[in-house]
Amino acid sequence: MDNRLATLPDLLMCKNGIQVTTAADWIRKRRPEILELFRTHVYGREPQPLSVRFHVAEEKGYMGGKATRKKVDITFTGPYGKGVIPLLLFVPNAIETDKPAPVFLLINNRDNDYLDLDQEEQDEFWPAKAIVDRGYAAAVFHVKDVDPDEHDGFRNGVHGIFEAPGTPDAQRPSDAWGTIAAWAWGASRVMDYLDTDTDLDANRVAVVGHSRGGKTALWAGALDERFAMIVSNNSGSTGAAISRGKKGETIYHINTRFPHWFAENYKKYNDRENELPVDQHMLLSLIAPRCVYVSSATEDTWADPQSEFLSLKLAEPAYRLLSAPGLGTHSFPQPETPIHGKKLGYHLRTGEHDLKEYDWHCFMDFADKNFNY
Ligand code: GTR
Repeated sequence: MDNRLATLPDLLMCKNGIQVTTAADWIRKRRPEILELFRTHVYGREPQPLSVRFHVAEEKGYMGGKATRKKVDITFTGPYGKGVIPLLLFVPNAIETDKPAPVFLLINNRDNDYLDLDQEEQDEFWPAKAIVDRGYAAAVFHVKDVDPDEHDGFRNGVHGIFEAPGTPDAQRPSDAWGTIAAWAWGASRVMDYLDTDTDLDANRVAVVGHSRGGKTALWAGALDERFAMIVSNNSGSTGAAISRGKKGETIYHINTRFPHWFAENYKKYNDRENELPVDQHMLLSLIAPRCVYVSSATEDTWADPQSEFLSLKLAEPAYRLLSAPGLGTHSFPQPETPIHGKKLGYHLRTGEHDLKEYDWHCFMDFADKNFNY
């Protein structure tokens, strides 16, 4: 396939040199090892919240009666204070059936925070009406409400709620969580709420992220097995794309431009991809046998579509161990030709780095097929 494959860590080989050949050994031995490697070397270690509470601040009819708009405040506490994540939800009013709705949750990293979106507004990045029309609840929270996207020495946002005030940057453990891990933690707090809402089917929640949000969605899905489907759009470096031999953004680039996103340990791998004990296909494999969808855009060479696709292919052995066949094709597809396999899906869209309504329809086509297990 690719000559960089020779330098990849072996997905199925345990630290003690034994090859995993059964689902039970994958679940008990190899999967926890890989998760721990990502915590230590890439994203950092997340804390447990001390408490999480929900307040439904609004519930009213929208979209000509097709949906109920809910605004929920999710309040969490840590040793040094509390934080609030506002969540917006449009839940389809299933007239003909009382079945709870499956959910698409967007981790929003755009300027528009959508929290006052009403039925008139439509936006390709979060096409709430199109999502509701297809029978899914549309949910969104903004990353800034968990942790602002800036390097402030880990004082603002959720870091300041869990780490002693005044801790100098240099005294933080080298595997302390970065901002991507903080956002993923926020997605789990939202999942805490979704789990309690009887209008929703908590067993069919897809978490979607674009770019830095796509990196976040994958890490959230690896940590939190309540997410049934993970969608990573144009996530590139330290998202879906294999780091070894990657074109465009490298580990050095990402750590230099966004020094707050990952654990301090990750900086050791600047220009030393081959020394990393993991690569990103191993992140995808942590989600097995749940659904993973990766999408790329033809002009998004900084993210490197080929490397994003390669990760999915290389995660397949873990899926096979857990009785899910995966993509079922080996070649990189043409644009606008989605591959919707069992549990693994991919498409390449013509155009630039962005999240468009076309992408959403592909995600929902894949969910229509894969949520019916
Ligand atoms: C890019 C960055 C990527 C990606 C993206 C985004 O400039 O290099 O890693 O996260 O921004 O979030 O839009």
